[in-house]
Amino acid sequence: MEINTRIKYLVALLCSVNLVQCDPVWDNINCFPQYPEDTPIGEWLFNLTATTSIPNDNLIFSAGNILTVDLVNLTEPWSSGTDKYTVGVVLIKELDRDFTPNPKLLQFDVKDSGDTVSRSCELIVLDVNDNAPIFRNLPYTPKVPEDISVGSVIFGNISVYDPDTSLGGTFTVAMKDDPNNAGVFTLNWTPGSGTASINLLSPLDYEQRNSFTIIIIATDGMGLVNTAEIIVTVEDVQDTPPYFLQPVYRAAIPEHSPPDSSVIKLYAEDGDRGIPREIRYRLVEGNSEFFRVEALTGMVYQKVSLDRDDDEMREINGVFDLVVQAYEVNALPPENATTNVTVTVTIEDINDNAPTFNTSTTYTAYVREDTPSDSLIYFDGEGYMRVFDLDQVNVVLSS
Ligand SMILES: *[C@@H]1O[C@H](CO)[C@@H](O)[C@H](O)[C@H]1NC(C)=O
Ligand SMILES: *[C@@H]1O[C@H](CO)[C@@H](O)[C@H](O)[C@H]1NC(C)=O
Ligand SMILES: *[C@@H]1O[C@H](CO)[C@@H](O)[C@H](O)[C@H]1NC(C)=O
Ligand SMILES: *[C@@H]1O[C@H](CO)[C@@H](O)[C@H](O)[C@H]1NC(C)=O
Ligand SMILES: *[C@@H]1O[C@H](CO)[C@@H](O)[C@H](O)[C@H]1NC(C)=O
Ligand SMILES: CC(=O)N[C@H]1CO[C@H](CO)[C@@H](O)[C@@H]1O
Ligand SMILES: [Ca+2]
Ligand SMILES: [Ca+2]
Ligand SMILES: [Ca+2]
Repeated sequence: MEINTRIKYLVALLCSVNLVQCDPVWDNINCFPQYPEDTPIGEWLFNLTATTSIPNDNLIFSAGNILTVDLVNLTEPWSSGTDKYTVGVVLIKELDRDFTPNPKLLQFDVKDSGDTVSRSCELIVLDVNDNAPIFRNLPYTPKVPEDISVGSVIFGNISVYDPDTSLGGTFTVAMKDDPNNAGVFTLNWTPGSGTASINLLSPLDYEQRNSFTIIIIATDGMGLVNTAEIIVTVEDVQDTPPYFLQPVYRAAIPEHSPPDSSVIKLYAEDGDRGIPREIRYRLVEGNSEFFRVEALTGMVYQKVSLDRDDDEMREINGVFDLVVQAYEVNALPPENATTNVTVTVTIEDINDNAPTFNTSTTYTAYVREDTPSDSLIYFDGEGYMRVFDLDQVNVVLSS
């Protein structure tokens, strides 16, 4: 065995039983390097030197904690004096001051045949204005009832900050001019404050417009800009009654149609288009003995069979005026939203009665044989033949 190697093993043996002090020793230099956030990857940050107490021994350098492994790489060590070695520390990741703890507590280990000895360095990261102002609480998607009063805060959750220092950490907040939103909103921001709100300047109307996009601009003291969108959804408020598709409904049904014949179907919709309510129908005026309305469907039915030729019907010319109401389901008190519509139903005559002569007996007339042609002939009794027809269609006589 070579003499140097023998000495080395002897010392190592004595070290292992603690007979001599033989740990490696770091050069006791201050280690507080300062680098800005934009230091390029690959930058050689600093050198560390250690000396082994075991003659001719090798030194092995390594990163001593996860943060150090993450941030830097160590070069191959090189000899820089008797039993003295130096290692370079090289940056392998972008430095950040704004979102992670600073300074960075780096730790390094050095080991020889004896023990491992650690030392630390505080890497101080200097700020660069590398962030535009940042919006918090995103996304900004307020939902606003259309009847909210002018002047109200419609969104108060805008929060802005800038993690940089000094001028780069200050900012202003403004609302982008938008002709589409002219005069509708205003931004409420106090300089120096990290919060802002949007107030309403003029009334909203869901039927007219149900969505607005507002652009908010934040600019830091060194000119970095960020924007955020506020998407305002206008919500429908139940403020419009139902409407019928037709202003009036007319229907005709032949007389003697069987009971429960359908007459006409009505249709109404909620005037509030956002969350339209279901519609029900009911008969509120007109003859409910003869007609009914199906609540769910709006179908008008005739309840009984009708005779166009009876006295009551002749009196009204076979025409019924009904009023049907459409009303919203779950309409809130105090008043239900309702709409009325007039439904005119005509009972159509059909020719279902034979004409009758106004006598049960035969007509008798006496005619002289010299009566000239085209003379009137008078019957016995009243003299005329009377004919009756219950139907509303004209009677045609023929001989
Ligand atoms: C590290 O040491 C080498 C060799 O002595 C030298 O060239 C270099 O400048 C040193 N680097 C730093 C950052 O001190
Ligand atoms: C770190 O250094 C070692 C050798 O010194 C090299 O092989 C490796 O690629 C380096 N890693 C990075 C991320 O630069
Ligand atoms: C404001 O933002 C916070 C955080 O995102 C959220 O929990 C809260 O619901 C928001 N409030 C409104 C009114 O949007
Ligand atoms: C209002 O609507 C409710 C639910 O549809 C209904 O039960 C009630 O009868 C309605 N009231 C009036 C006065 O129309
Ligand atoms: C509908 O008709 C009913 C019965 O005549 C009446 O009480 C109600 O006020 C009317 N509703 C509307 C909206 O005209
Ligand atoms: C059977 C019948 O209806 N007879 C009538 C015919 O018309 C005369 C005059 O209008 C009546 O007096 C009869 O009763
Ligand atoms: Ca920064
Ligand atoms: Ca900034
Ligand atoms: Ca008839």
